Amino acid sequence: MTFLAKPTTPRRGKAAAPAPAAEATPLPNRERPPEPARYEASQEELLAFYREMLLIRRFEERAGQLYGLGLIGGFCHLYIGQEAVAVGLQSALEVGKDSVITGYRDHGHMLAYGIDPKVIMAELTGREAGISRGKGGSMHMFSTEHRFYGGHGIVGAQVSLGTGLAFGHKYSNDGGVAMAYFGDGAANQGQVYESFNMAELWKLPIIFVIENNQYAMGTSVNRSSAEDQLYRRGDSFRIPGLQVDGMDVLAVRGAANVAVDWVRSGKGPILLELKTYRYRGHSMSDPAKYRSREEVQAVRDKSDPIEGVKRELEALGVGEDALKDIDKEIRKIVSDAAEFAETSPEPPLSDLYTDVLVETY
Ligand SMILES: Cc1ncc(C[n+]2csc(CCOP(=O)(O)OP(=O)(O)O)c2C)c(N)n1
Ligand SMILES: [Mg+2]
Repeated sequence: MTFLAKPTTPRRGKAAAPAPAAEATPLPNRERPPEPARYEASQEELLAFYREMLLIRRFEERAGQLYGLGLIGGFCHLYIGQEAVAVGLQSALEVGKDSVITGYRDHGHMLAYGIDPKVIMAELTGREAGISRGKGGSMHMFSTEHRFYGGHGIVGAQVSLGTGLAFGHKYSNDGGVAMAYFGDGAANQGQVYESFNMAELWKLPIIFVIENNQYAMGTSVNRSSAEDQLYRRGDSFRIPGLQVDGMDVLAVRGAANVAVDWVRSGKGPILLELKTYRYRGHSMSDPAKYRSREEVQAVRDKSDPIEGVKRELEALGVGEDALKDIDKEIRKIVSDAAEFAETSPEPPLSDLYTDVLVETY
């Protein structure tokens, strides 16, 4: 028994309607963005990408240590392995003009948007000097000044909020675009598709970014997704999608340029699927039994984003000493941030009563 009538079944006595010729009516709004090329970075730009990715890597390693020491409480999701995504994409945005929003794995996106590592680390350790005054922690950090809008713990929620941010850009005609990041797991949430529909219908300036790191907690993407080519997820809404090597910062930046041009010129949303990988567990409390050590090691060996850029820099003639100096400089920034976070005061007890919503709606 079937419960869905086949739409093409002819009624008795009537001839079946001829099948429409595939090329007869080109769908409106179906212009394709150009195929992105790998970005041709100057040596200076490549060094900046290297520095930023290394900052995220070392920052996250230190956050992991502070967590182990009990200095960071609650949830903590590290971005190690995915650095090329935030760095490559956000290098094509304008801080303070374009909005960025993401989920709970958010430290790297903040660092890539130029937010001070000290106030991020202080937030992780719950200090008053933290970017959310110590009340948000790892998953809830914001900087409206930079137009970084969090930091969200509800899987997929940031996609709807990001669509609202894009609506804001369009409504106020400020020339900005919104970038909304979400994971392969979040890509199966219903509100994502309500957002896609509205975004395309209203031609909102938004770049939807699926960070496909292959796992949603312990579930691999092919175990949970009927369509695991996630860049196609916008098809039903006429949103064009591109699949990008998220372990190659220059490929990411090349795709970012195409996406930014597309949305800034009023063509509506675009979807990017970044194929990437997280090296650590889902959060600090994940023993990662759903994959083998060899699997992780193989990705690290073959496609580590930082090692990749390091090799390109060496090929350009940047010497070992120069790279070591950068490493030292980054280690110092991270140590200073950790020192700041460990030594600055916790919020006073009276802060328990501030920032609390008391009105009724
Ligand atoms: C609505 C909702 N459902 C479930 C959860 C629990 N949860 C937290 S993270 C996560 C996995 C999401 O995976 P993915 O979107 O791939 O992002 P990643 O962690 O890989 O960055 C789940 C199911 C949640 N926070 N919110
Ligand atoms: Mg994932």
